[in-house]
Amino acid sequence: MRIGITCYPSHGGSGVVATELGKLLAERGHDIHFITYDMPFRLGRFHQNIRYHGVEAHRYAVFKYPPYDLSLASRMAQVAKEYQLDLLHVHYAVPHAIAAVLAKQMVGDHLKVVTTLHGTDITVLGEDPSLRDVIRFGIQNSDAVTAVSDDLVRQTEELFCVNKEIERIYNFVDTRVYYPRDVEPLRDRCCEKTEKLLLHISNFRAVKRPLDVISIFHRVASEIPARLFLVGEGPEMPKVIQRVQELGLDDKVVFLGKQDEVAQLISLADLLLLPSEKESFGLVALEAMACGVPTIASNAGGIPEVVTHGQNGFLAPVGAIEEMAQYALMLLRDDALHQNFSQAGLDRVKQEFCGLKIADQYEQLYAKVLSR
Ligand code: GMT
Repeated sequence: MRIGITCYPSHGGSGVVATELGKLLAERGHDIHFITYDMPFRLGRFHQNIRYHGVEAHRYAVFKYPPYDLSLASRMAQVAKEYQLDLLHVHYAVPHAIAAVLAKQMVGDHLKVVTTLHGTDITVLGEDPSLRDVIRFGIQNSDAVTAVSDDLVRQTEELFCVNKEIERIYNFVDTRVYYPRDVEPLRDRCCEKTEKLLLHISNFRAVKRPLDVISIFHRVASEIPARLFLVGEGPEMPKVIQRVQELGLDDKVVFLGKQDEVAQLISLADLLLLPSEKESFGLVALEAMACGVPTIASNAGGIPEVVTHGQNGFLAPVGAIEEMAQYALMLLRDDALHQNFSQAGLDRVKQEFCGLKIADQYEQLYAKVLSR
């Protein structure tokens, strides 16, 4: 098949999933065309069967806002015509689904549109009255719509009451990249032998509750020797830095900023913390699981579909800092329990979230849409 993929190319789960899916589909012989404003960061080097088409928004003086959405639709239509694309698979509803529907109108009905909803495009932007109707339009006019968890399917149906089947297709992880690595020598350089290493990776937006991460870590570090690695950047970072200083944790918390390659870093850790307020899936918990690292998370959104409480991680209500800290201590103090959780996570990744299974599901969906 000839498939156009549009996603946010920057760091973020939806772009990661879109790029990794494109790479898997290209390995299977499909022609993949990324149509994005920048090279997706996970694409990197040359890949057979993958091309990249940049999108430029015109910055004419008359425009207060460059009309990126129109430039995107126009570029999608150009690429679809030039390379005879069968379908556009867009990740994240705004503005990608709407731009794809417009491109389809420009090219013809034979060009199909598959939209994958990732989370905040529904749970945050879908609540915004200035966007709600246009998101509904994008969903309604896509030839197929998927969402990354059952919870997101439910929330989309509740919020939009759309007369459209939304298929759940879980995110996946490439186990050739995410696997338990031997990191002993590197770990010795990062922390003391006696210290446990906790990790949080996010875009440091309020919805990720990064201050809870610091509070949980504070409780853990007051009981056992521990260190916290923070990966990512975002608007809550100044508050996080302030809280770390107030609690006197400066020498125990390491700020690593944005990182392109996180598999090695995750493997270094004993635990991942993900106390989010909203999380349609929690890709980082899956990546941690694939590296043999259990997660302590909130039970928000789709997280319970990824992390099974008491088997490969622990879940607690949003904001239950004390409970999460106690779960963290339980796992960090008991090597046998930690090992069981780690193995249970690896098994679950193989059964439920392996790339081959998920790529099959997308291929079947594409075939269904094209046969209509
Ligand atoms: O808000 C974010 O976390 C970024 C966002 C994105 O577009 O990358 O993440 C969403 O999509 C990811 C991939 O499907 C999911 O793993 C995240 O759970 C989801 N984030 C939220 O729902 C908050």
